Amino acid sequence: MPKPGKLPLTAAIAGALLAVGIATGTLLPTFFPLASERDGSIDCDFEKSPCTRVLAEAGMTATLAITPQPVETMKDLSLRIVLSAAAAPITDAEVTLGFSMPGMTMAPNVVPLVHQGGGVYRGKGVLVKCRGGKRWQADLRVRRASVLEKPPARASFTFKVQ
Ligand SMILES: [Cu+2]
Repeated sequence: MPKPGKLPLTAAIAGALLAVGIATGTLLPTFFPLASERDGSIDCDFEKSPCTRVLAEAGMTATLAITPQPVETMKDLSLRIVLSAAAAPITDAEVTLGFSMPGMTMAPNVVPLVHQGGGVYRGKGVLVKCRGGKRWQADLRVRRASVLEKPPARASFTFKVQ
């Protein structure tokens, strides 16, 4: 049987922790998950592996990796895209990654990626802190110098941010 006085103390501590959690926003997603988080799917887990998309219309394969892991807001992120067509590296592309949060209006955040050789494109980006959720989307846009008359190829990657 609990000693008298123990329960109120426990409740006080729990209450204090809850207040701190709400004040810092850390507990909000747990207690009040937003519609965008409940309904949205996360289709890339960069902590486990890079994420690959087949851009069928462009005959292209794109693999995105983000480091360091786990992905955090307000940290310098290294972005790496590997592009290939029929297993051959694509070396003539203009590549950008646009970051946004599904269901939110945010300032544009478009990062150009520069070809480093062998179909590998790299860039640096930062994701802003947002209390509204942890789900982010990266929209890849690829324009090839050899097929400039065509619209750019596109693919999206959805992932979770700490
Ligand atoms: Cu947001």
